[in-house]
Amino acid sequence: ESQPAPAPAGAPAVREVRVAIIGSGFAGLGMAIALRNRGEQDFVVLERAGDVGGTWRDNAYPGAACDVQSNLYSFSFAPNPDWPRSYSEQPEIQAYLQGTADRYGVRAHCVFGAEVTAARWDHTDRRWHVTTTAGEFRARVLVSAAGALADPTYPDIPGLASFTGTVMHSARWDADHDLAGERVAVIGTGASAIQIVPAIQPQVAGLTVYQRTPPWIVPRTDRPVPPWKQRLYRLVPGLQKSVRGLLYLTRELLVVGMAKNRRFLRPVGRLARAHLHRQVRDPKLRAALTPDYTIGCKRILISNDYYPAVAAPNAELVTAGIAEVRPRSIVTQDGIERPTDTIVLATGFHVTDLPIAGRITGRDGRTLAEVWAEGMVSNRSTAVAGFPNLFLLVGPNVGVGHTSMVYMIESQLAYVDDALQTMTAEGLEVLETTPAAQQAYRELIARKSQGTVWLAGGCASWYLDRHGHNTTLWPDFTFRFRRLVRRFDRENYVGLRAEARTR
Ligand code: N01
Repeated sequence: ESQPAPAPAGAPAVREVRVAIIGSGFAGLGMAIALRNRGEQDFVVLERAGDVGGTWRDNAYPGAACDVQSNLYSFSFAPNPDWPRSYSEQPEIQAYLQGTADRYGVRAHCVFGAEVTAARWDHTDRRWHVTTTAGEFRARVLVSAAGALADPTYPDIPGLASFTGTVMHSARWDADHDLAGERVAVIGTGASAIQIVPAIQPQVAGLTVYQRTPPWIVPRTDRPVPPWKQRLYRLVPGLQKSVRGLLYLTRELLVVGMAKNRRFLRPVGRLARAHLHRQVRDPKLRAALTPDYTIGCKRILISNDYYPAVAAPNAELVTAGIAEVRPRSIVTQDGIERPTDTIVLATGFHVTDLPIAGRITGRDGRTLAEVWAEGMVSNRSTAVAGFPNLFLLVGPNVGVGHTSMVYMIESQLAYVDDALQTMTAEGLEVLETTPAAQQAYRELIARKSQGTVWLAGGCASWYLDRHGHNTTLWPDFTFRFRRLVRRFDRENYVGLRAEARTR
């Protein structure tokens, strides 16, 4: 058996693979498992961190948990009868992802510490040339599973850099930093903040929550899963699957209100108002916590302990805008200065301006970020014209606010896997979607988005890009997305065979 010639001394070794996957969160792991299940071994998972897990590895702040039930928030092919709670906490989900990676033999394919700094399509070579912090790779196919909640946004607040205390983003938590007895400021009131606030409030001396927009919050029906139920899940095949199906259908009902007819959201709004009323007695605080936009416009949050934590004697809700940060304090626009030891930035992620898009260069030398300058476009949320052999998982318009992202990811995995099999079956070296397919998909999304609560609910959210277009959410029932990508739409792609070297 002939071995490849060793790289000349001094030249960096280039590793050739059929598929390179960026990221090892749910999407990247799922892709790797799909490939392995088909007997494909010729692939790598490029992971910038030192372990698998993606957003569930990175978001290890106190109180981090999922607001989708565990039975639904897991791979359909890898149910876990041992979930200890109905809604899992971050360490359990991270352990699940690590365990799944081991069970399916994915780790051997992972290159850790490999941040993709550039990926360029070479049309002569018909390969992706991928540069990482752990070396060079050449791949026939590039699957970006880099995630939408991967790169934190740091707010542009005057003076933030001059702060001499500790600054932590929710997604970059420093577990060694002891907050006990400190005056802590939390900036932001999204899904991350409302979990951090109650988790740290009992230990800090003073907690200031800087709220720009109040979220809608409904009760969290979380409870431990009793051991008898776990045993039953193990003993009765299909039981967990039925529970999962039921959870799935219940959550899909929310789409009726969000995307079809906002009238159906009214009972959810009433539930949230009653929840606030029950938990906050002070009318002034209650008013400050009451949203002025339609429920569902931003992500609906679930919590039983956020309101009580904000109403605690050592906590304060500040609604005045932040004017500046000074070396040891925060000043609001009403002129009040609050001494601060630690600032927690729960300010979200680059979702509509994915940093990875700036690093992927297509056939005509433009980056994905340049092509997407006026908004993210794609065919079926997965492929982009001008970017041959590139598949995006958790790409544009595949996000969901009401149910499990894993369902959407698995839908996409089937599509990409079908595309890869089509390439093999037809002997194709290159597969590229057409601008016409992209345009048709853009129109479909625009049509489905019309009148939805995300566009017409009277709020600003990361669901919309700077032009107010929905480029992140799938605006319909998720089973419709699955149906759309069930089969690879070969007719919307131009394929080049190995022998055809010109277009
Ligand atoms: O981020 P966000 P997140 N000055 O973008 C505020 C998932 N997730 O990390 O609303 C002051 O939602 C901003 O204010 P406004 C989930 O998909 C899931 O909380 O823009 N404030 C907002 O309040 C979620 O949607 C789970 O006016 C500033 C907050 O910061 C996504 O992650 C848990 C500001 C950002 O909220 C992101 O959630 C956690 C500024 N300059 C996360 N900039 C669960 O499953 C921003 N803000 C439970």
